[in-house]
Amino acid sequence: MRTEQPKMIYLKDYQVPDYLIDETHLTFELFEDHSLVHAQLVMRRNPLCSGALPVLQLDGQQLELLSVALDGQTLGEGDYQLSDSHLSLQPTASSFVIDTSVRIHPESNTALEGLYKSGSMFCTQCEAEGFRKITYYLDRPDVMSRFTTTLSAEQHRYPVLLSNGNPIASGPEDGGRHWATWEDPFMKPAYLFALVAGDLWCVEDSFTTVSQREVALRIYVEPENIDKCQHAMDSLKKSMKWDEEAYGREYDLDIFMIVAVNDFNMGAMENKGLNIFNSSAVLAKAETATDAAHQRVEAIVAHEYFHNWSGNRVTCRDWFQLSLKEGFTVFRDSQFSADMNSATVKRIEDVAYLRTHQFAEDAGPMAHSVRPEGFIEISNFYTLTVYEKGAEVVRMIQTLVGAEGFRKGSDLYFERHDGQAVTVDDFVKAMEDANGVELSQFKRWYSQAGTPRLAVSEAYDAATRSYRLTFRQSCPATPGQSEKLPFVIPVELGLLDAEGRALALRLEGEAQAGATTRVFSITEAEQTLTFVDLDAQPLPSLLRGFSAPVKLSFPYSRDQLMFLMQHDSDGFNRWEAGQQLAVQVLQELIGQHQRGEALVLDTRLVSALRTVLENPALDPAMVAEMLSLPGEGYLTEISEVADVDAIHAAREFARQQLGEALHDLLWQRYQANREQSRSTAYMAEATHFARRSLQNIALSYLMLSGKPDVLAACLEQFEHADNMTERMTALAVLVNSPFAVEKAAALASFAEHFKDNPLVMDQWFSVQGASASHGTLATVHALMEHPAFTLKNPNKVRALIGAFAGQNPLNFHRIDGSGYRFLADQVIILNALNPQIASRLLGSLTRWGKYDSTRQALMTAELERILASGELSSDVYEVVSKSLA
Ligand code: B3K
Ligand code: ZN
Repeated sequence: MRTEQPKMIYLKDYQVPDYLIDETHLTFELFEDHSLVHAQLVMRRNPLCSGALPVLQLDGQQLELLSVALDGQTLGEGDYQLSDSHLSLQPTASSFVIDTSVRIHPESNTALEGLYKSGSMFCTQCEAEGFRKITYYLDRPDVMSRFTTTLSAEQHRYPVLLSNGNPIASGPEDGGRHWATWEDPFMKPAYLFALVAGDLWCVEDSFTTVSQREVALRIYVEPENIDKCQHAMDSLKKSMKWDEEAYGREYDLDIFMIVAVNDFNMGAMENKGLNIFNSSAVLAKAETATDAAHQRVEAIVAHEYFHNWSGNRVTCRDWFQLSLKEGFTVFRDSQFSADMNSATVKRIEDVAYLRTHQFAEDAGPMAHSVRPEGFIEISNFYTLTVYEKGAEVVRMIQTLVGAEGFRKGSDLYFERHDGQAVTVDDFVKAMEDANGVELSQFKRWYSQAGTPRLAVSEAYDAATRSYRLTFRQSCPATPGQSEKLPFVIPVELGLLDAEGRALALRLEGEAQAGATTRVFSITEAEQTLTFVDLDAQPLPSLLRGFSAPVKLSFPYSRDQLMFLMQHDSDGFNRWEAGQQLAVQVLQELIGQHQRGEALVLDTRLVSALRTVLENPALDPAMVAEMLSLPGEGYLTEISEVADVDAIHAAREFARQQLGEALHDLLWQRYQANREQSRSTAYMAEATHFARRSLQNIALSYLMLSGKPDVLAACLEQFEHADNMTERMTALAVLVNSPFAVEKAAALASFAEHFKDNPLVMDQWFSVQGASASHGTLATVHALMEHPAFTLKNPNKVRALIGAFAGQNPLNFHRIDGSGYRFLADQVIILNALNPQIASRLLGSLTRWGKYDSTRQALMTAELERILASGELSSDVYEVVSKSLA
């Protein structure tokens, strides 16, 4: 908890460290009621600094100092200063050795930062500033050191003792204990430190690198999970190979380990050679994990592995540069997933996620640039903006310099900065130098927050056979940034003729026509492109592949959108045309609902989706994506004032009508695909994912009809599916159906069957927390008393409370304010237990600006109540105070 007024920390105040730590020798003695940490730091004055030796300020929090020595001399109390956050002392020579011993309490650490216990095992999470809760240190990423770590623990309880690097020695100790020493040959900042002690089993494999080095691969899990590691292991080997081929990056240690833990604040952590993962991001097998979970495991394993170069070998100078490693690594993992599965489907999923969630963040009170300028609590800046928008920014660089140029740039970046802690500017500079381009205006993407709008208008001139597209960009004000300068917006576009053929693109003044799809840079507030040689007015396909993270508007008619859905050569834009059509139709329904009129669906949406369903040549995954209407979250994001009830009613009405009108086609597709699922063994592979995604969306539409044969099919799938994807879909569809008896029976039998599997129970909590049924809040309250639920486990909190607050707009935003009150109550409790999780949950309350005045008042009152509730963590304080500002 905070004891002083929380302070803003600013990028502009960055200074190089006064001292460096060449070697770090750590010894951990792990016990049940406390642990001891002995640290020996071999230090010297930073050669970049001059003048008198300043006081050395080591970071440290919640540490009980037992002893401190300088160059072997134990210091007395008068020789150093101790505060809540620092140990300070005056060095007398430019090179020296500090020895400290501290006592800490991992056994009661519920914040899950620093050293803590997850179940019966010890583990760590140090990024961003958790190492200071382990020992006194210069806990900042630009201080890199060579680590040696010795762990000692009771042999019986903790047979496995792990840390970063290579194991170099181990042995027994008195009192039934044993020890092991690990040495990491690579310099690293403290945030990449890790240790694990536990009773773990491991799955082992190996990988031969491109230069023929053998790397041992191990995934450590609790014994009952040993049968759920194969998918993660396969994903790891694919990632290692892919990074060699796509980026020329080879792994550098002799061993790579992943450890799965149940209590973890986020997905996973890229500690050098010893990744620690939330078990939800490692464990997957057909019977217990959905297709989405399998894909998430593959993506996170890849992401953490890729960090070995983009993050570890080349790390961040300071935490303002977080997107340097996160944006780049998300970009890398999305390229990997695109290569392993369907590239278009991956792009659609990423864009839908970005537009629903990151755009909302960028329009809210916590909006910040990809490289933030200031923060109170860095943990609050592991955001969609830093990760997802950061990845889009890297993607735009690739679009601008081309795939080959991008590879030259990344090669130069890794070569130039290997072993260094650098900045976003260094990354961009490498891209510039490798390609002989200039990206200074482009860099506004790193410094200006907010989602740019790009309004496009057209004009065709038959006399000159020319067609003009005029682009106007603007960006809304965000907290602390009222004026924005124009961005560089790469717009990939094509033009279609009346038959849907792609036209060769020739700009006025160009000697000859170029390709049929081209990238143009929009750099001015207003800019016009004039295309020539056009016999008739073409139809533009704009922002192909979502070439920039902007809100594009163009006055398409519904008929034009239907035309693009069928004829656009860009798969992403075919989907996008369908989404825009659906948005127009849904917005019309929302208006009808608000005016109290009868709802009437524009049948063009039905015809458009019928055409999609009737086309056997389309990839079933694309059919499924096109059948998915824009979510309530996205419809909220694009509303001026979001009317949750109208949005829900309109969308459900449209789904109902579509389900009815397309019943026969959906039923055919459903039955054929279910039959294939029954007769083929489950595979976690793209064509299987595709088939099941179509089967499952078909089922969800069909169930809206309430027909007995559909219910029977749903129950058959629920009971007999051999995999969690089909079973879970059937359960979710039942939970949201009016069949109360079947729903209750399914929930009960599911819980009985899976009660010993916490990750499956998370899905069971989640499907109930997200249910749009009336009375969900009461159910959520009741589920919090369920034996499988605990507020101490982040996965449980996310599954139940997070699903309710984040995926259930209808119930969370109930006009009586009960949803808001409930969330605030949980935040207040969690603030004391786990500030990071408390602060994350708050997200839904911070978006109050989107709603009507009654809801705004209710939401802000809850924020005020949290603010007044007592001693707040810096995490919660920052989000609440900025939301109310
Ligand atoms: N780098 C970690 C995130 C750490 C979050 C600390 N609050 C996971 C990742 O992005 O790979
Ligand atoms: Zn990451």
